[in-house]
Amino acid sequence: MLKLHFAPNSRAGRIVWLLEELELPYDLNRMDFHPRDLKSDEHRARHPLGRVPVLDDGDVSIYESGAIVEYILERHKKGGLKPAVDSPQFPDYLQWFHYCEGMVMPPMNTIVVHTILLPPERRDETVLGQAQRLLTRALAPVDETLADKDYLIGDFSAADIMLGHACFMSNRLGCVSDEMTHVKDYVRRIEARPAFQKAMAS
Ligand SMILES: N[C@@H](CCC(=O)N[C@@H](CS)C(=O)NCC(=O)O)C(=O)O
Repeated sequence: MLKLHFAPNSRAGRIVWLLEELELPYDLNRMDFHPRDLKSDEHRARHPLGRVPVLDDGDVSIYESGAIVEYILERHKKGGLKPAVDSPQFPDYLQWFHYCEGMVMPPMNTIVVHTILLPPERRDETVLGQAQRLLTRALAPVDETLADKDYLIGDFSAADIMLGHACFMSNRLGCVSDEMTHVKDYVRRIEARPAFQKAMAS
């Protein structure tokens, strides 16, 4: 049985969402999003930086949300959520899948650090403003591509599990402006998916 090491309101939600979309059985090790749990010796033995998600599958233990998504699709998928390599959608699928951690999450991390994680006296308005502008710029092409489709490559795919989740988080942080109507609609479509709702309630 797959075992997911998880904390609420984190990227680990992506993996629960994927598992729910694929209707795969799994065990959840639900930790608090707190150093007491994440930086414990027990969790650092799974992830050297004490982060989530981490997936165990028998003898296999793997971290990095994108790698975990690919691992599950390759070893456990029950069909779908990824176009065939020779499909015209495949390059876009790869691009948006990796755009998430490559372009959207770095400024979002900075925003979370300077609005939530650091004590108020250590927060830096200049760094925060810069990250907010960067995130807005990074979301602009996502808004553009969603102008004529419901999901990033048309059909719902694992690229939406990655980047859709990042759009949902950005929106929740108040970082998606009202002008980005396509991203706003996209987030609403994602929020309406039963598997997503189940994952967010985990
Ligand atoms: N690139 C990694 C990022 C993992 C990561 O930073 N996870 C956050 C939760 S969203 C975490 O565990 N943070 C705890 C900490 O930094 O102490 C991935 O996609 O899995």
